[in-house]
Formats: sequence, C-alpha cells, structure tokens
Amino acid sequence: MAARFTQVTNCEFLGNNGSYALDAAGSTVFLFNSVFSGNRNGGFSNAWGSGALVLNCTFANNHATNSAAALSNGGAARLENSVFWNNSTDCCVGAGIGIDPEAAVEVNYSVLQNWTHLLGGVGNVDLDPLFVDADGPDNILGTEDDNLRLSAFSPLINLGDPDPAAWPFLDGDGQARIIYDRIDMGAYEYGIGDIDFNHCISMHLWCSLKGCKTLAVGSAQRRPRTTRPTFLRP
Ligand SMILES: [Ca+2]
Ligand SMILES: [Ca+2]
Ligand SMILES: [Ca+2]
Repeated sequence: MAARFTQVTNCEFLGNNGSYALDAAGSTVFLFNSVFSGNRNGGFSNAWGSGALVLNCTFANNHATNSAAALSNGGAARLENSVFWNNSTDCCVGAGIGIDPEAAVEVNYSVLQNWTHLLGGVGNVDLDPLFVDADGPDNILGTEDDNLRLSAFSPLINLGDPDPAAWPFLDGDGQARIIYDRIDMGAYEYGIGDIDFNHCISMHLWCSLKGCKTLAVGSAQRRPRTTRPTFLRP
C-alpha cells in the first residue's frame, strides 16, 4: 500500500471537544507553523503506524482527561522548534506529551514544560514562553482571538535550531520565518518580516501587518506651518 502523506501548514486547532483535534490515522503528517490551543480532548494523535514531523508548532493550554493533552505518540515522531506548555490532564500540568514504550521520538530545540531530560535531544528548555495573550481579549481558551505569538520579553526568541536550512520560509502569519538571524520557537516569529526577501523592511511591509491602519490618500493631515523662532540679541 502506498504511503500517505499529509501536510498541515499554518493551521489553528482551537477549542475542539472531540477525541484529538488532529489524528494522523496511519499516515505521515508534516505539521508546520500550527497552533493547538484550548482543545478539550487532546491535541494531536500520532498512533502506531503513523509518522509525524512537527516543526515550529505551538501546543498550549490543551486538556485531556486520561491521555496526553498535547501529543500522543505511538509511532515515529520528530519534533523541532515547538512549544509544549501548560497542557493538562485531571492530575497534572506540563508538556502534555505521551510516548508509547515502543514508539520512536526525537525532540530538539523545543519547550518542554517540566522537562525531565527523558526524551533526550539538544536545545530543549523548560521556559515560560511569555505569549502575548494566550486566551486572547475574551479571556476564553480555545477561541479565535487566542494570541500565542511571542511577546517582546519571551525567552524563546532566537532559541530555535540555528541551522534550519530546509524549513518553510514563512511563519504562521506569513511573515519571514527567520528574523534577527535565528529562528524562534513556536508558530510565529517575533518581529517584522522581510516577506519579499529584499533585505529591506519598507513602509509597504509595515502596512501589510495585521491591524495596521493607514490614512486614505488625501486624508492625511497637513502639518501646521510653523513660524521661525526668533532669537533675542544680547
Ligand atoms: Ca480566547
Ligand atoms: Ca486574555
Ligand atoms: Ca528570530
């Protein structure tokens, strides 16, 4: 049987109630720049016979009653530059990763809350991501306004793999994936992206950012004409 591959890029899985928001279901999933927030029965299931490559994804504030709240892995998984934070079961809060004894997992340059080093790897940390506003302005987890971008004080800025040569060029916002010379952890890169890759951040790029407001042509207010200062002679 031919192998099945699924690529999931720049997707948000928010507030789902069913059994796992995403299920690899025997296929190989390439999961890039995606967010899992406030799901109530687990985030991503990569069961036996499945494979997963998880790059720059953010799993935060997901819950599961008895199983792994963020990622349940029974297959082969490689996790890079990803964030596993504040995921909970009825008894515990942490990374929320469950690994079957016979499964294979490699994790590097990622945030693993309550990290015990059991998973090995390099560049892994246990640091509060300091998201902008994880539950958003409505203060409800798992809704569209959840903001899991890194704040200016986040320790995850420039903490990803220093050699991410073959990875997506853009982040979860469609901005440049690498800013300030090194990739960040999580779905969104901190900073303003040079999305046309001309090594210049222009006003055009500023105005392409979400929420950027510009005055219509002709409506810009003119500066009041100033009078020249007068200087008193001694
Ligand atoms: Ca919210
Ligand atoms: Ca809030
Ligand atoms: Ca960066």
